[in-house]
Amino acid sequence: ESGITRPKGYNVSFHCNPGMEKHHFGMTHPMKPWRLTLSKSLIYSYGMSFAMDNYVSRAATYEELATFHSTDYLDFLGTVLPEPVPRDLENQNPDLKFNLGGSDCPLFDGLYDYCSMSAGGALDGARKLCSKQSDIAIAWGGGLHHAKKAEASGFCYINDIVVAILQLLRYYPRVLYIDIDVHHGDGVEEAFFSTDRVMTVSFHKYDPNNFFPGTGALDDNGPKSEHNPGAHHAVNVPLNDGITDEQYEWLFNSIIGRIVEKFRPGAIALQCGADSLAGDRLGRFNLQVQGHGACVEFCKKYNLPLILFGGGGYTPRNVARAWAYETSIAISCDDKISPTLPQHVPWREQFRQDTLFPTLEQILGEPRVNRNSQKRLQDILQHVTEQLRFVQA
Ligand code: ZLM
Ligand code: CA
Ligand code: ZN
Repeated sequence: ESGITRPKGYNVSFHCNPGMEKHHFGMTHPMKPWRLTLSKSLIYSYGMSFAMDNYVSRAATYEELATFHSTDYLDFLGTVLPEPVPRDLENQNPDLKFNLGGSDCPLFDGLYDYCSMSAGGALDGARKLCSKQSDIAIAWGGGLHHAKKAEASGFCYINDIVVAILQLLRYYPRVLYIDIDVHHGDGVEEAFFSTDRVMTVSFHKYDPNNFFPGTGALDDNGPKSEHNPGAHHAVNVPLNDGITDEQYEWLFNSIIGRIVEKFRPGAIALQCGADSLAGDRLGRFNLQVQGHGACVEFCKKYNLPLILFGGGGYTPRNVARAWAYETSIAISCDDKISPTLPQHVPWREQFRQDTLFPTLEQILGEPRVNRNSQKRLQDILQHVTEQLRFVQA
C-alpha cells in the first residue's frame, strides 16, 4: 500500500541498535541520538522493514575499534566518567585529554557503549557486503567522520566509517568514500591519506575561519610527497551558503561520474549526513530531501556494493525524512514511495507537515541566499577533472 515491495534480485540490509538512541550529549547539545528513533519510526511506518533484512547490530569489540584507533585512546575512552559538576559553559580553561570533555565532545553516561554500538552497525553492514549477503547495507547510526586515531572531534569519538572501510579493503581492491555531510570529512580523509586504495570525496561548506573544521580546500588533495601513493586521492568540494538541489545534483553527478570512471572502485561507502539539508540547525545549504536523496540514487545506479552511513543532521524531522526517503531509494526498484506521510506514524506532530518533501518555503519561511555562482562550480569541476589525470585504477 505504501508502494514499497521487496527488491527482486538484490538484498538490502538494515543495521541498527536501539540501545544507541537513548544516550544524551546534554540538554542543549545539537547532536540528538533520538533522531535515529524518529527516523526508524518513519521507516517502519512506511512498511519498509518488510523489504529489507533487519539486524540489531552488536557493539564493536575493542579489537575491532583498535584496527584504527590507538589503544591509549580506547583505554581512556573506556574509563572516563562524566564530570560530577558541569564545567563552566564555554569551557574557558578545559584540561582536555584526547579532546574529550569539551562542549563539542562531552563525556556522558554510557559514552563507550554509544560509540561501540555506532561502530558495530557500520562494521556489520560492511561484513554483509563482503560476504555478498547484502548488496546495499544501511547504518544510520554511523557516519561519525571527524574522529581521529587518538582524538575525539566534532561530536565524533570513534570513526565507524574508517573501521568499516578497513573491513571492505580486505575484499575489495579499491573503495570510494563519498561524504555529503555539510562538514568536511576530515577524519576519513586523514586516515587514508597515504593509500591509493581509498579515494575520499567530501562536499562541504568551506569557510576556514568561520565553519568547522576549517579544512577541505579545493587544492587539499593528499600530501604530495614523492613516494606517497595516496597523493591526489583526496577530492574536496568546498561550497558556499545556500546551494540548491539543481546545482548540487549537477556537481555531484559530474564529479562522481568522472571519479568512478577513472578510479573503478569495487565498493562505495556513502556518508549521508543530513545537516546539508535546508533548515538544519547547524547547516547552511538549501538542499531538499529530493536533492539529498538524488545522491544516493546516483550511487546506487553503479550496482556496486554500497554502504550508507548517517552522520550529522540537527533538525530531527528533516533527518528522519531524508533517511526514510533514502532507505526507500535503496530498496525500491521502480515503485515510488508515497509523498504523504503514513497516517499512523508515531510522533506525527514532530513532522509539522504531513509530506515527505516539504518545500523550501515550508522549511525556511524565506530561503537562504545562494552564494554559489555557476562559474565557481564549473571551476571546481575543472580542478577535479585535472586532478584525476594523476589517478589510475
Ligand atoms: N563551541 N551546546 C559537526 C561538528 C561541528 C568549535 C565552536 C561550542 C557547535 C555547537 C555544544 C550546549 C558532523 C566548532 C562551538 C559551543 C568550539 C560546532 C554544546 C551549540 C552547542 O549549545 C551547544 C552547551 C554545542 C556545539 C553548537 N559545534 C556547532 N558547530 C562545531 C562542531 C559534526 O555533523 O559533521 C558529524 C556528526 N565545533 O565549531 C567551536 C569551534 C566549541
Ligand atoms: Ca562533507
Ligand atoms: Zn556535519
